[in-house]
Amino acid sequence: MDNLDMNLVKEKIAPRFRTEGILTEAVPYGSGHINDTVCLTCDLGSGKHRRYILQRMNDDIFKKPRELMENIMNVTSFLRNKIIRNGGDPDRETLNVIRTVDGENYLVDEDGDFWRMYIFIEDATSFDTVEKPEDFYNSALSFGNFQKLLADYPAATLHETIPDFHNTVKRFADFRKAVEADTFKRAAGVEKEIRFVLDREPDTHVICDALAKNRIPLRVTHNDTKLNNIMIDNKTGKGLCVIDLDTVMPGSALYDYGDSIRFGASTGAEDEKNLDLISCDLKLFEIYTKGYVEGCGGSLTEQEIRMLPMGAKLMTLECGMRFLADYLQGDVYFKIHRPEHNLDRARTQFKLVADMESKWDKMMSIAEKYI
Ligand code: ADP
Ligand code: GN1
Ligand code: MG
Repeated sequence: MDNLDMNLVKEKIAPRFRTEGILTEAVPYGSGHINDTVCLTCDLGSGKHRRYILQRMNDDIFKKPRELMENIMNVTSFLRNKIIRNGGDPDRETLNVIRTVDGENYLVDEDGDFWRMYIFIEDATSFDTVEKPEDFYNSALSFGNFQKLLADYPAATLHETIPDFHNTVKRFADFRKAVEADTFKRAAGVEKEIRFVLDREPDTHVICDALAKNRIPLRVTHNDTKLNNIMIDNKTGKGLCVIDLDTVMPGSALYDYGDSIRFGASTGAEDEKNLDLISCDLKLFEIYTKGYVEGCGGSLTEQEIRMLPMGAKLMTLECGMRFLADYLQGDVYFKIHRPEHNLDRARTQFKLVADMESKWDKMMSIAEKYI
């Protein structure tokens, strides 16, 4: 996808949504790797403003925007009803879609690009790193609670927006294909990293097998639970709203838990170049484990809790494989901001996996404390 033109956004796209006030500003926003996100500010007069999040959905990744938006409309209205019943504020505790002037929940522009808009959640922050352990704990409570809220969601009505999203066996096969094709002749420079993945092929089956044999349940999960996909309330410090609902699909609680650990329990950024700064912080690991188990409100089975460390390791390995495969394929999936950005990201993930392996017994004993 080409870069976003803010003039196009202001003149041609934003006016086609049911916003209030007069649009004064449109600025690129956030650090997501997938969609193009813009923050719009509208002047309501008397010194008041209203902000919106406008997104150009990534149409290389999401091929069926109607189905994607149907999921989001259904999931957010389901959550909205529960939030109201629990006495919460549905305008801040879940995403709210702003319709187009034609009453649609997304817009297709003249170039065939897909756009959608949300109410901007004010007085809340999405963090790219754990600044305070309490924030991480609170995010765990919220992601756990999100899982609990969706426990009785009719899973069969959900479209699978990205099939086999966390199927690590399939991800491994895709990785191997990317290595074999080596379209950009980059494999020779990353033999060590490729070997790291290939050596761990047996691991990639563990969660898939447990699901297939019904040793752990299939649930409705978020599937992309990194810390910047949750808004933390600036006043209370509590997790306020789980965002980025593009990948809500049937999955395993181990995916949600594991992806959060991968991102938040790391001592460095996902794209840190200095690997000496990357390790899995066991204090953060424990804080998140405690919060997630509590947030799920007793719904996790013993076997799931026992497998939490495996969730952390496999989500990290999977993400590393995906970054490295994307590097080998010429950086077509994740947005990059420098050459070798995906390679740097892959390396942090592998460093984390190796570190988790060296701390495995400790991770297992921490998880077992919460059974
Ligand atoms: P991506 O799929 O590219 O990660 P996200 O939906 O996560 O896109 O949005 C990117 C960023 O935009 C988020 O990390 C968050 O900072 C911000 N954001 C998204 N939705 C909202 C919202 N409704 N209110 C405030 N900020 C938001
Ligand atoms: C993407 O959309 P975003 O930036 O929150 C990706 C996740 C990866 C993550 C790695 C739909 O998440 O699966 O774990 O990057 N989302 C999609 O940072 O592929
Ligand atoms: Mg995101």
